[in-house]
Amino acid sequence: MNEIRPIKSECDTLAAMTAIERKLLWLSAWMIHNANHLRPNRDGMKVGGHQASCASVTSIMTALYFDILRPQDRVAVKPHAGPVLHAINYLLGRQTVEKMAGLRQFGGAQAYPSRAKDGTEIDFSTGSVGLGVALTSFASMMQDYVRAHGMVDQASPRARHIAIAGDAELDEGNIYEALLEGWKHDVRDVWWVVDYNRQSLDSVMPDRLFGRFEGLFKDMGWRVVQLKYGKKLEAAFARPGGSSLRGWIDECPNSTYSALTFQGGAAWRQAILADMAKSRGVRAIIDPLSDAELGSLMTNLAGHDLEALTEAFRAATKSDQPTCFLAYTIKGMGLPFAGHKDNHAGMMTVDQMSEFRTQMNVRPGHEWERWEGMAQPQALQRFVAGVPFATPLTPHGRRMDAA
Ligand SMILES: Cc1ncc(C[n+]2csc(CCOP(=O)(O)OP(=O)(O)O)c2C)c(N)n1
Ligand SMILES: [Mg+2]
Repeated sequence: MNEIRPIKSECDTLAAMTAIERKLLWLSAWMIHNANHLRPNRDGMKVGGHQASCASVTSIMTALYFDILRPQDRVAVKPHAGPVLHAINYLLGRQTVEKMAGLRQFGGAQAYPSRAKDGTEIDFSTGSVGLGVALTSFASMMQDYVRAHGMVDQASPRARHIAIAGDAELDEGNIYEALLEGWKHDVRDVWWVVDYNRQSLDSVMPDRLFGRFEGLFKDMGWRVVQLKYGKKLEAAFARPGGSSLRGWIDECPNSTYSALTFQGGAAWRQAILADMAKSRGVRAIIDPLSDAELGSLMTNLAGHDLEALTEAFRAATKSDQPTCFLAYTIKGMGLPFAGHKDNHAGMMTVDQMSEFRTQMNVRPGHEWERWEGMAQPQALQRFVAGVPFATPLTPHGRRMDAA
């Protein structure tokens, strides 16, 4: 996770986003915890929810919603990140505590974002993996159609259609149909941001597969932006011996990377030294670091690095070419089961949650409060009110009625 530091000025976007990222991680985990462990459960039915899937994509969603998105943009959020989206809408004043406390309950916030049930603040319903992703491409083609046929006010701004996708969504066939169809119609202004945690529902994704995606997208006229390493790792790679460290991580199989992430700094050190104990450059990089610092360095992937993410997204706004971002992430980042192979439906225990609450500076009984535990609540409120996406799309919110 990004390190919290004071917000020094109104323009200190990164510091504000870092605080928001933590709040979203907290609220999404709490929403699921509340539904499973605290709320009365009369029929004993399993409630569920996916804390690890939420944690995986929190930084990406922070960067998009609090820096990049404009009111007219339309977003399909991967199904299991529903709680993060509810928490974002809550910070924007578009979601209530009652609904979030009723997650997965009749009348409560939906587990998977649902335009029919959650309301029109949700742009696309996404329960079936792959569908929301493909929809963004078709929606963009539809935008071209209605503009070409004079069916909308030409002065209204064009929307960008963005899918925040789980990597296993790329297993779905309709994605490829959408790619072909988009190519036929020269689709523009679509982004697919893949939360590339290399973990699916019940497995670590094979390394071989992802090499294929870049070529596939490029053949269909897309740009592919690899967001692999964060700023701290890039700085380490630039030092003497850094290229060996980069080569080592590049070669590290997905399953080993995930397992070491779960085991933490001491395991990372042991694994690196087993291969590179004689490299003076590598030793100079890792020896001065504590286990915690080493763990944090080795997990500094670009998909969790707000600076790397915002830089790449801002650069991409300069073109309308469809773009796929492969953002390397860790499933469960910032939570005790980060990287664990069985973490998909894993949930923090009551004790782990209590420790997490202390870390987040949240007082018992104040868990739902928007700015609880934040060092500079007023600066944050001003920041959130001022982000472009906070402006309602229409006087009715994000609902768009036919004229
Ligand atoms: C069409 C369809 N098939 C299967 C599922 C069951 N399912 C739920 S999540 C998931 C995969 C999740 O992996 P990923 O997309 O990588 O998301 P992550 O949780 O890792 O972020 C699957 C197959 C589904 N929701 N929809
Ligand atoms: Mg995944």
